[in-house]
Amino acid sequence: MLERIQKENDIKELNPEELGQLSDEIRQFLIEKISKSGGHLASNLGVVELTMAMHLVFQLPEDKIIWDVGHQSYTHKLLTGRKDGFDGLRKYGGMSGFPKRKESACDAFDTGHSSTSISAGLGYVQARDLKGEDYSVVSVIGDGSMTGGMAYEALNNASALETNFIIVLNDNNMSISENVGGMSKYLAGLRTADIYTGLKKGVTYALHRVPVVGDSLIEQIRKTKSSIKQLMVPGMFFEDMGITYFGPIPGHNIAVLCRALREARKVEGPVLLHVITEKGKGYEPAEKRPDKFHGIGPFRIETGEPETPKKKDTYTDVFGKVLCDEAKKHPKVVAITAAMADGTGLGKFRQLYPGRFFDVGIAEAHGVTFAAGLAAGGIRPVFAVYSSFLQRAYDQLIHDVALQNLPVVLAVDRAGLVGSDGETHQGIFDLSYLSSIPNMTVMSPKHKWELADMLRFALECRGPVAVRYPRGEAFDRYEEFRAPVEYGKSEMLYQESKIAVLCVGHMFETALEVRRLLKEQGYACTLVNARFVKPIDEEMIDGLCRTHRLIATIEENVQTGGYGEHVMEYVCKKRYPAEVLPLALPDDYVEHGSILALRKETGLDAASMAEKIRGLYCHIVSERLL
Ligand SMILES: Cc1ncc(C[n+]2csc(CCOP(=O)(O)OP(=O)(O)O)c2C)c(N)n1
Repeated sequence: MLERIQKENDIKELNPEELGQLSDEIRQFLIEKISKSGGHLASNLGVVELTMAMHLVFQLPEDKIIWDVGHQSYTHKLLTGRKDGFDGLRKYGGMSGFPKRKESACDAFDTGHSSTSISAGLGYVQARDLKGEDYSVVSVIGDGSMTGGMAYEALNNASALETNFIIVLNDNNMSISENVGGMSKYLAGLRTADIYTGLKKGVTYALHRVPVVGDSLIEQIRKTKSSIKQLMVPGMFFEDMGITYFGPIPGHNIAVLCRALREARKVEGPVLLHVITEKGKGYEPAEKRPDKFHGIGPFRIETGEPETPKKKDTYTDVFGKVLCDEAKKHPKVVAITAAMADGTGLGKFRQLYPGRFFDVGIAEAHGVTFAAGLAAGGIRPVFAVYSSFLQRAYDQLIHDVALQNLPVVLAVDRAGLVGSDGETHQGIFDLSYLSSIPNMTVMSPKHKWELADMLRFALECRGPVAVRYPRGEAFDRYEEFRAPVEYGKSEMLYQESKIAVLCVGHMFETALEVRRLLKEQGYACTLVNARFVKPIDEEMIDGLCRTHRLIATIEENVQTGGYGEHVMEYVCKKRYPAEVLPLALPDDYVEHGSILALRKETGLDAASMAEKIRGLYCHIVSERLL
């Protein structure tokens, strides 16, 4: 069946009886491919029928489907002629794991971060209406993504709309882990069997804005709506906001889904379809542990176990362990996550200190201000958050935390290149956006022991501190380099002359290699671990500028506003004759691929950097000889 789907809308050529086989084939295909490439399995298995139904009802690319987060768009990619792309899924130069407008005309909007789809959809709707065009806009948002504030801002804004806008709420009762909060409880209430079976027969949907109504029961509800609706009609939260609610709708029944979507298309105004799906459906290990199969590396299909079991601790593991130790000693230490408890290494903390653990939902902005409130109230909050998601909370960092100099610790995970998730997830801006905030201290550890030392140090600080560390295995060599952490001080590792390399955090490993290559070619090379990106160690730079002609900085962050530029500015301000060579990422977005491939592409691999340093140094020396 899958072979018959060569491009968008081909699915419409299949008979209704063939659709069941197609959904089976799609699931089989996804399990096989993702078991090899890794990717987002459970979320994709959950939306196979929903995606098929949307492709049966709507005409692509004219109609617009906007996937929230976009991690669940694999079936959509399959149904729009991208089957072969799965061989290169998330690989360098291959197909993205998220919707990309440049990849297909059927991808209406690029996503990766959560809770944006209703805003983007509403924008499309207004654009359509302004231009007098006629197409459908469907935003598909998960119940986890409905914990993000932007979704409510958009619903609030959409409520006055008088033209059609379809929001599909894909409710699988899960975020990455179990979903949290009041909306989650509310949706759980709507899912209850009573409402479901009782209303499915007669009033399957609340149809008060559907123009053609033939059912007398619906008519009656319409007439006496205000008095009985609270009892009878589910979805009143949405209805009261002016958004027509249809549901709950069984999300694995293609015929029912198609009918609901067709009805929704008739509504003149915003309409929300509450679709109930099962995360991981059709693959037992993923049904049992949807959290584990949310995003997964290559695994064995028979067992669901990873192809290459993890051998070493990651930075995330180290962070989680040290925080538990510190929490034991300091009862005021609490941990906050924005729906990423396991991803940020807080699983154990949650178990040991449930009363001091806060999952705020996918709500980074709220998480930061919540931390500020905790800190103002005398608690020591640690917000563990991925670098790219913390971008969400920029004003909160300034307005609520730093302006009041509140002691909030930001454990900034997945900093630097993250690899296969691509440009929406690369943590390559945090050094710039954090170090430009007054009162903020920004640190980065070179190995696992330093992460532990920095975290302890951060918990003693009186203002906001960010400790940024990358995804993946923690570097566990060179334990001998473990001078005590001192505020604003960098660490001299190898002191020589002429060329100095200053590295930030995990780039230490690469910097060692850069130095080795330079020395192999006969160049003396000092190596310094920056430790602090804000404040920079001016005293160290003063000293280096006396004995070195070239200072190269290495960081896995964009150059603009990063460590290298801070060093360069200082050297310039002091009018030192030394040259500064900032080695960092370009002013650009970095696509998906292995970290090694991406470093090579961006010139942050050891060989390219050593060559650049050598070239510039030779140039400086020859100029001076002239
Ligand atoms: C701003 C932001 N924070 C965190 C994430 C990480 N994340 C990706 S998917 C996801 C859970 C989404 O849950 P839901 O919307 O219910 O989709 P499901 O995977 O259950 O289908 C999270 C927290 C993100 N993509 N964006």
